[in-house]
Amino acid sequence: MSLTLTTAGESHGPALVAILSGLPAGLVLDREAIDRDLHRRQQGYGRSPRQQLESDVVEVLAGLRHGRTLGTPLALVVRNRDHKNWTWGMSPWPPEGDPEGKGTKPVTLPRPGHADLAGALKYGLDDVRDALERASARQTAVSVAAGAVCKTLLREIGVEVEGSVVGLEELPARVDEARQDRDTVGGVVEVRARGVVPGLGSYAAKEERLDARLAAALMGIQAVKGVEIGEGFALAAKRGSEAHDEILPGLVRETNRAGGIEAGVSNGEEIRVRAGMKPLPTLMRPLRSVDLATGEPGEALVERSDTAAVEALAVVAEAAVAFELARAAREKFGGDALGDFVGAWRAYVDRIAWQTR
Ligand code: EPS
Repeated sequence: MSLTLTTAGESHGPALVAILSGLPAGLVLDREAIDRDLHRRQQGYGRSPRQQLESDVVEVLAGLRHGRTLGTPLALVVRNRDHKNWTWGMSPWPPEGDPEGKGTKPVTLPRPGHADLAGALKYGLDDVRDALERASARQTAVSVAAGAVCKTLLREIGVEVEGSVVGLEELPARVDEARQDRDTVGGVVEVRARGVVPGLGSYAAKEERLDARLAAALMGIQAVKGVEIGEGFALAAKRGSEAHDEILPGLVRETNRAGGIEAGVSNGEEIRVRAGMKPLPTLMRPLRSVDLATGEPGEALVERSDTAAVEALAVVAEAAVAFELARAAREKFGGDALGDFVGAWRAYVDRIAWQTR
């Protein structure tokens, strides 16, 4: 039994969609809890005016009846309210009538750091918009909705996942300075998961390692350039005697430098992962670029953007970690009905005599 997540959607298209398959039947979902996470993702210091246009809420099209999962694919939709300003420019079918609204003129000045240039070359595009619309971090809204569902499943087996910004006080000051300078900033977020049993993931194959899967999940989020598990890079400078977490009677640890994962397997300690986000590539004082239509030097595209989206990343990273942990738990405990899944977890916890903490 595996959990899969497929998403689609452009930033200014009609909607973002996700299909989450492999959930057990009988899981009670809370619409408000999903919308709360969508709202959390939209908050934070340094977001663009776009967030005042959007007020994200989830719609469920399939896989749910009277608030309970059916064990069939769960189809989620988050609409782009801004699409009403782009109906001609982002029309899925050839638009009728005269061009009007936004997105009617081709974009040919790629932004360094965005998908613009690589996307235009790779897909043979004359209008960079065809690349940037999907590459946009707007897509993360529907991933957060799916992550909220995964958190609900994880709660059934005693797991809580929470993301936060590392150094939040310092971040607003950097945002203020950057905004004045018409620049952007990045930052670091941390996700912690409590209550994860030992034994999720496996050292049997590299693609089964939980650390590899979490790293890929975090690196798969827009603008993330670095991932750390536990003390990560700092461990490289330590001696073994200072780097490992000694095992004490009751199989407990006094330290958690490994971030709750040893040899690609959860060890029962809190899972701790960090992701580093680069500054966003849309600058109000643009960087140098080249016009793809003429080959002439120019300045990169300037369009409404965030100064920072680090607080949003904390919520998005939380959702990504929740999905990966839920996926690993579905593989280990299986079950078509929620009770089968929870029962298998309980039997395992009894076998290893694991004390939830
Ligand atoms: C984004 C650019 C901005 C952000 C967007 C991500 O969009 P726009 O060009 O419409 O102002 O606001 O993020 C969101 C819309 C969101 O909901 O997170 C980009 O280029 O990645």
